[in-house]
Amino acid sequence: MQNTQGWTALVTGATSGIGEACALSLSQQGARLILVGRREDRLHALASRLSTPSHCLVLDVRSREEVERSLAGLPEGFGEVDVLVNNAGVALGLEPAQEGALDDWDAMIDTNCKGLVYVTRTLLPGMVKRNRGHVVNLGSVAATYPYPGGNVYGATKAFVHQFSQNLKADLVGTRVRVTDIQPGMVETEFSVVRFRGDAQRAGKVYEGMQPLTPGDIADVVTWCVTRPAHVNINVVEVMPADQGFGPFNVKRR
Ligand code: NDP
Ligand code: 8X3
Repeated sequence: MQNTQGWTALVTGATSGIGEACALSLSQQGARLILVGRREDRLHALASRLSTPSHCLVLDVRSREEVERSLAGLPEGFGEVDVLVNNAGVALGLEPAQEGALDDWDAMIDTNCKGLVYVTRTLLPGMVKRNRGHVVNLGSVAATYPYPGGNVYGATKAFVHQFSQNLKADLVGTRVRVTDIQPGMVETEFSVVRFRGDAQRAGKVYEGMQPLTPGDIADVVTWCVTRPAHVNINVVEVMPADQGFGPFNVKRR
């Protein structure tokens, strides 16, 4: 097991759910944190709960210009990122594709795919130069298993998976590692965001079953990054015991 004492970790989407839990867990392991998200008050509230130094970065990962500028200007002591947790992501809507809103599709592609790529591309040269680093991408079971209304969200997570695998291909021979974490149902603000603030509808998603907690996923992320330096965990798929796979859906006439 590696000790993360003195490491710098950057977590996107640290204002809620899985990202917040990852920041807390990595801080407990001794890492300094760069906390990224759009809601500044939440970033500062989280920073005050960490046991290690942190830097709050109010940033919309969809803006390439903002990403490049703010990551180029990290303060003293935070400039060399050892662990990047690309967690910021959204699902918007659950309509069938023929009724989906293109604005929602744009937002999912811009955040889940393009935002993740911008942050990765900006930080990767430093990791390669230092021959040390770990990119942890938050994918999803939706990358592999389609479900009605998952359309573009699932496709963005398939992108995350394939990008992770291809990053790994490019980084062979360096000590920069890449992991794709693919959770199933985790109770966070994910469904509230998906259903545009309809908390009642969001609550129904997890009704009568025990979902994963953000802490369950943070445990997995922390386990992956603390493996010995020669060990790369490529993909981790993790579901609640109460979630499973559907049968093929056959329409008979
Ligand atoms: P939450 O909605 O609780 O958290 C999403 C986070 O992403 C927030 O911190 C939000 O911060 C941030 N975010 C969204 N858009 C942007 C943006 N443009 N720029 C910067 N930050 C942004 O959801 P989860 O914690 O559940 O989701 C985290 C990741 O895990 C996502 O990638 C999601 O797809 C994935 N996932 C979630 C599952 C689940 O069941 N919950 C299952 C599988 C994967 P802010 O709004 O402050 O910017
Ligand atoms: C989130 C998991 O199954 O709600 O990525 O799409 S699911």
